[in-house]
Order: sequence, then structure tokens, then C-alpha cells
Amino acid sequence: MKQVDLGRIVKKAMEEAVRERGHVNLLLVGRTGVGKSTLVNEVFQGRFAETGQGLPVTQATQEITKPGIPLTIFDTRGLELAAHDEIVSELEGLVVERKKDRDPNRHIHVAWLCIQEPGRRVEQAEIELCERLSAHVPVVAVITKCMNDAGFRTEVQRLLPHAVNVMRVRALAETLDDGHHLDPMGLESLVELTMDVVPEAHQMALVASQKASLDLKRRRSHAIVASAAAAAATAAATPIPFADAAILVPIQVGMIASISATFGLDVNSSFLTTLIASAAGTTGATFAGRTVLTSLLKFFPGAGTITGGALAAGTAASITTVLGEAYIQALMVAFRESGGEAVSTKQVREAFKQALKKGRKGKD
Ligand SMILES: Nc1nc2c(ncn2[C@@H]2O[C@H](COP(=O)(O)OP(=O)(O)O)[C@@H](O)[C@H]2O)c(=O)[nH]1
Ligand SMILES: [Mg+2]
Repeated sequence: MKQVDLGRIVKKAMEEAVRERGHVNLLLVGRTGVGKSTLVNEVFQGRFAETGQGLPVTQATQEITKPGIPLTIFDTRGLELAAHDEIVSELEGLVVERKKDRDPNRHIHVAWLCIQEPGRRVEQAEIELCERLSAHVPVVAVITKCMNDAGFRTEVQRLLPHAVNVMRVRALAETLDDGHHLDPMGLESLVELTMDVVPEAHQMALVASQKASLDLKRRRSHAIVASAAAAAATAAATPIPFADAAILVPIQVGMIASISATFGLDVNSSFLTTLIASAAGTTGATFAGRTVLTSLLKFFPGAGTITGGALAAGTAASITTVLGEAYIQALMVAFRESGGEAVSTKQVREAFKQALKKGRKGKD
């Protein structure tokens, strides 16, 4: 009987998922104190701006990365200084320089130019910066600490005509003097807009890095499940003898790895191996394809009635779908509980078990 070396399959699938996800680079500009660091901490996983010093790139820029997160932030300071001309040129130079790199994962894909609403001022430095940067990279103008627009957004649009859009955000909740409570706002829209302007090959990295829209992660993951289900159906176009069902394993493992990568889960091979093996009802890392199949078939109505010892295309597709959707469900639960920050592998495993159980009940 054909043996499955799950550890090896998982390792390969993870490497591929991470490679396909790519990397995204965000240039963060704006005067000191407008709320750039706060914004980044609220939008992305990993508390990016709390690292303290990043790697200095130019006089005004430092490069911040976090292990496991496919995002680099170029954080700028000094735009408020008298010498802003020099800084504007330096930033433009950085974007142009990076664009020459043969690896598109090193290009700067988008810039957020932050201006705070309470100041209600757009400075010359910001106008020049927006104009010069937008010749090379999409610039999103972000109005921060929003409480009361009073026409400021329109004013920013007029002064920064090259910005791809002007978004209003409030990164932190506010309580007004009269006890009125204002929730954070605009973070999800900012991410969605940024998605639209980042080149496609880097969108997955953005989806994975951000935490403002869990829905974005969920939507992308549904697409992954759909294509894995189609691949499974194709593989079983000629009904697969049970003993050869191992050919579905790489498809399903690839799916789980891609979903993990999409959620920005900091996974390692041993975690995924354990996760999949336990879903498949085995503990060993090497097992027969039939073992996986028999235990997955438990999740299916009518599975017991399959006759002739073969697996048909429709069943192969639905097993894959149930598995993938249960995993998405599990990650949604775990990430909601954690507020979008890194979740523990134990949390995911537990939620996955629950989701599979629920899926199974739903079918019975
Ligand atoms: N009330 C309120 N304060 C904010 C908001 N965003 C940032 N801040 C505050 O503004 C100050 C400067 O923020 P910071 O993120 O360090 O600005 P940076 O210099 O642009 O990185 C800090 O005291 C933040 O707490 C917001 O949405 N609402
Ligand atoms: Mg800062």
C-alpha cells in the first residue's frame, strides 16, 4: 500500500505557500506625532512600531520587519523639519532605487502619507512629497485621528491631487467629554483601498500581514478551497481506488498551507503535520493513504454507502471543501479571540477539532 510521508509533503507545501505569498513593502510618511506608529500597530499584525529602532536605510528612514510577517515598513521621520527638501529627495530616491531591484518583493509598493485631522494643515513638504512620490508609487493620503471632518478631506483632496485617494481613519477609540464613545474607524477601508493599488503579486502578503479585515483573509481563503476542491475532483476524474487516495493528500495539505499563509499564521512544519495528522485521525507522520481517507470519510453523509472501493470526483471535491472550510472557520474563531494578533497553535488545533466536529454534525 502506498505510504504517505506527511512531514515531507507539509514542508514542501509550506515553502511553496510562503513563496507564492510574496512580500509587500509600505512607505510610511508624515510629520512626527500624527499617529503613524499607532496606525501601523492597529492595522498590521506584530505590533510593528513597537520594535524601537529598525534598520536605518537613509537619514530619515528606517526599515522595520517582523519574523514570519511578509511586510516591511519604511518609517520616516523629520518631515516637519526645515530641511524637508532634502528628506523629500531622499524618499523619492529610495523609491526609485528600490524599483530598480530585480526582485519585485523589494520594490516599494505603496505609500501612506499621514496628515492629522486635529492640525487641519497640509504643509508644503507634504504637497511636494505627494507629487514627487506619486510619479513612482501609489500614494494614499491618510487623515489620522479623525473626529470631525468639517471639509478637511475635500481640502486634502484639492491640495494632494496625485494621491490615489484620501482616507479618514481613527486608530484609537475616543471618549468625548460628554461621555460619548467613538470606536476606531476607517482601518478596514484603508486596507481594502491599499489592496486595490498594490500589484497583484503582493496582495496576498498584504492580506496576510494586516489584521484590520479578517473578512479579507476569509474571502481569499474561500478561493483557495475552491481551487483545491477542483484539483481534487480532477485527480479523481477517474475514480481513485481507496488504496491510492494518497494522491489527494498533497492537494489538501497544499490547501491548508496556503490558508495558513493567507491568515499570516506563524506556522512551522511540525505544527501543520500534527494538525493534519490529527484531522486525519492518525498520530504518525507516515501512514497509508487509505487511513487518511477512511477517517476523512467519517465527515460525509453516505460515505458508508460508497461501493466498489473507489472514490469519485464529487466525493473527493467535497471532502476537500469540508476540510478547507473547517480550517477557515477555526482560524476565524482563533483570530477573533486574539483581536487579529498571532494565535497559538494550540488555539488553532482546538478550534479546528471543534469546526470539524460541527461540520460533521451538520452533515449527519
Ligand atoms: N486620540 C487619538 N490619539 C492618537 C490616534 N493615533 C495616534 N494618537 C496619539 O498621537 C500620538 C502620536 O502618535 P504616534 O503614533 O507616535 O505618531 P508618529 O510620530 O506619527 O508615529 C500618540 O500619543 C498617540 O497615542 C488616534 O486615532 N486618536
Ligand atoms: Mg512613529
